[in-house]
Amino acid sequence: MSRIRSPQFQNKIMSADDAAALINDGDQLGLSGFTGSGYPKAVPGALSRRVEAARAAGDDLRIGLCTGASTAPECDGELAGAGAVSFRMPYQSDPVMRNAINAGDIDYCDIHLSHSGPVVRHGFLGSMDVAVVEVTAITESGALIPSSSIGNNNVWLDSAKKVILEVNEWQSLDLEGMHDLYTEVHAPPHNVPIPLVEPGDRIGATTLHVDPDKVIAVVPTNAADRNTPFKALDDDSKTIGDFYVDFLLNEAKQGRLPKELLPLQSGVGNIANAVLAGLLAHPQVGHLTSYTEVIQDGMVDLIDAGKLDVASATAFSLSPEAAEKMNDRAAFYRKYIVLRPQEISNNPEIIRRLGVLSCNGMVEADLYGNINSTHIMGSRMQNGIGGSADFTRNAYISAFVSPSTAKGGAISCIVPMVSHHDHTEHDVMVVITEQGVADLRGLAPRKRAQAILKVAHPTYRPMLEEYVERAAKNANGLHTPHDLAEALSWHVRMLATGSMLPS
Ligand code: 0RQ
Repeated sequence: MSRIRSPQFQNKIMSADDAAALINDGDQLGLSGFTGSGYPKAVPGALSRRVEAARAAGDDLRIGLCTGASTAPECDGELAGAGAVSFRMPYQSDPVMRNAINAGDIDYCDIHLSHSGPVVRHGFLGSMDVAVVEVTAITESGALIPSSSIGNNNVWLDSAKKVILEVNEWQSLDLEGMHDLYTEVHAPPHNVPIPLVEPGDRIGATTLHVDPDKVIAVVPTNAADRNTPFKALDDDSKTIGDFYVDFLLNEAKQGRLPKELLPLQSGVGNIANAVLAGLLAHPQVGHLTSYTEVIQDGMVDLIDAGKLDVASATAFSLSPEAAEKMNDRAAFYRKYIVLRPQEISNNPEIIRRLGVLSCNGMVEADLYGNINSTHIMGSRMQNGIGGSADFTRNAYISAFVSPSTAKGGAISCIVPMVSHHDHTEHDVMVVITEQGVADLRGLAPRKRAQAILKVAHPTYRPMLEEYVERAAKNANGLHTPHDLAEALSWHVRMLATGSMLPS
């Protein structure tokens, strides 16, 4: 059966090149796509080729690029490589895009994922000119069956003046019914409580809607999501994952968590998967739930093992093998998985109500438990804050996880003062490295420092202890003692010599 079933949309079918020709210099684009899933596969590449041709002819063409979160080399990478992007929002992880941001060629507005749709809805970013959104199919009545991510698609489709739809045959038709599109989010003062009290509650429609008159092009595609291969877990990730699982089970034993825990949020990457693998392996764990941003391999494994009752997210972030399994068995997995708009998956009201257990990666932590999630040595953007603060600030227990060193030991991830602040000491409850668990709850700053010292690498621990002593002597107060002249000296040394260790 054709994927484009509405006659109204059938007569707008065209090639990606023809669709890209409808985008103008200076347009603000709202693209689908979240952690490498559900992004448009054809129009971004066609637009990049058009920009390159225009430049060769002496013309300029640059666009503003808003998405759900990160996309893929054939989207973020090609557009940045072609010099097509003047503005980017809200999260990226592409090496070409990252380099262009750090070269100062692209203005990158790194904001919370839960805010990124609403700021467009409120008009804070000016007008949204063109939405380019991937869908699985268009029904006879013109409803849009979403694909492997929702992200900000609902907002882009509502607010854009023109809409280009990509209909991707690679996406499973059995995804229909997995999505939950809640539409009662408005500009204040017109909001009402969001009626979601369990992670698996369904409170909206299963399809997206668009004004057909705004649709200027429908582009058929057949291409896989980015689907990054799954890396084998290294020893540090396993150790950190086990520490976190033990910490949670001890909280349950102490009566501070129910035995089936509370809804889990986990960031992306190796350690997040190690946590899920640790939960999978643990005999005591069962009837888990998840209220998170992305469904990764570890969650699919937990569903398969009968240990995860429900997972709510906005997107998939799977290995090629897990994506294939999801495509083959979407009709089974949709009993367990709900995909929502990111303004709902990351909504502070809901995260606080459900008591989510957040667990995210970090670049570095400091002695007092401030966290840098985004910047390398203070100035270079790595990826972005993503949803980490949506969850951390509102979690029942907020945790950060990282190996205690980076770059073969040349960098300590526990430093006297972070070189950029994303999460302040007021929001951060637990910091875990392969050295152990720093439980900061209820501790005043100097006691927090003593707990954090224990999770630093033994090579750097004496240097940190020395800093703590010196700060106590030189600081202008003993509440949060810092030696300001030395606080960032480790980063300065790293930039000068390639190592935080003194030569
Ligand atoms: O460098 O890429 O050159 O090898 O930073 O570090 O160890 O691979 O860790 O992939 O888990 O990323 C915080 C970036 C961690 C991620 C961050 C270097 C290291 C390596 C990457 P290379 P790893 P991860 C849900 C929640 C913000 C968004 C978020 C992130 C590279 O977790 O983007 O949490 N978080 N979202 O060598 C200098 C240090 C370093 C360092 C590591 N202290 N100094 N370099 N590196 N520590 C998901 C979404 O929101 C979508």
